[in-house]
Amino acid sequence: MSRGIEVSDRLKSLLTKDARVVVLTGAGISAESGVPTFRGEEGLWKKFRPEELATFDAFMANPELVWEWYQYRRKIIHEIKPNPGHVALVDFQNHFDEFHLITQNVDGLHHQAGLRNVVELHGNIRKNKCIQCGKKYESLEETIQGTPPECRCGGKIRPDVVWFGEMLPQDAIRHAFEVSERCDLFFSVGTSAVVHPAASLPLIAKRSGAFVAEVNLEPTEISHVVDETLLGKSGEILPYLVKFLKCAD
Ligand code: BV8
Ligand code: ZN
Repeated sequence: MSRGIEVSDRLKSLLTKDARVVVLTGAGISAESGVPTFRGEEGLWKKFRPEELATFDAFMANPELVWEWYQYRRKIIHEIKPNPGHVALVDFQNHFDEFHLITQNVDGLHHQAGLRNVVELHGNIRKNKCIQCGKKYESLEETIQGTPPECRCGGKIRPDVVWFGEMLPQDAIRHAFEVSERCDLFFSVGTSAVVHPAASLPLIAKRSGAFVAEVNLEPTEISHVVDETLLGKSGEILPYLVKFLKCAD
């Protein structure tokens, strides 16, 4: 249903094959797959703000609670699949000669939709690591059962995601800054643009002369800066934009 989606002629004219395109996604693109967003009213685990649970201190103070929160989220993610918004971005990737997908999401749905070279700024909730020796665990089979499980070295196992107050993977954030600085067209999709340093990427693109378009259910922290805001569901707007990719060749 594409009733009421207004796309400017300017944006349509930029969707040519030779455009250098960056897409930054947040929790909103996975909402239609059934993944609760962070700051919406149905936000994750109502009692706590993500900033109170997704931190190393919270994990060390209450490892069972934080571990259970991730297990609850993993269960949701295990049962869901990519939605038309994720699939439309595969068409984007196949259309543009240069395309970079940078995500804040940890749900792995872009990869599942078939996107290549996904840059996960905040890690991946399906992966775990030991807080003591850093050993990475793709599955929990080899760990010592518990809540949270333990590593053979005796260290607690934690989700391999970036918590608040933690550094992002240096190669991922450096790559994200580089491509945002030299792109022609930047899409910010399904993010409230409050979490840094990810939220600075659209601002860097704008400052470097790119056309910045936002696809979001509601206005955000960057709506006053971007060139165009397309208000609505990414699962409807992104497939609608695919139609213009074809004829822009
Ligand atoms: C760091 C992994 C430094 C874990 C996450 C004050 C000012 C500026 C910055 C800070 C500050 N105080 C503290 C900071 C730094 C802090 C930060 O930015 N805090 C914020 C809250 C102010 N950042 C950090 O701590 C980062 N690290 O800065 O390190 C440092 C330097 C040196 C040495 C050491 C350290 C680390 C940040 C990473 C945190 N980890 N996730 C986990 O997931 O459990 S962040 C978490 O929030 C998720 O990754 C999520 O993606 C991300 C951002 O949220 P959104 O994706 O935007 O989701 P949200 O719900 O907010 O919005 C969804 C939007 O979608 C809504 O607008 C909604 O309307 C829309 N929507 C809904 N449905 C749809 C839709 N849109 C379209 N279609 C739909 N269907
Ligand atoms: Zn260990």
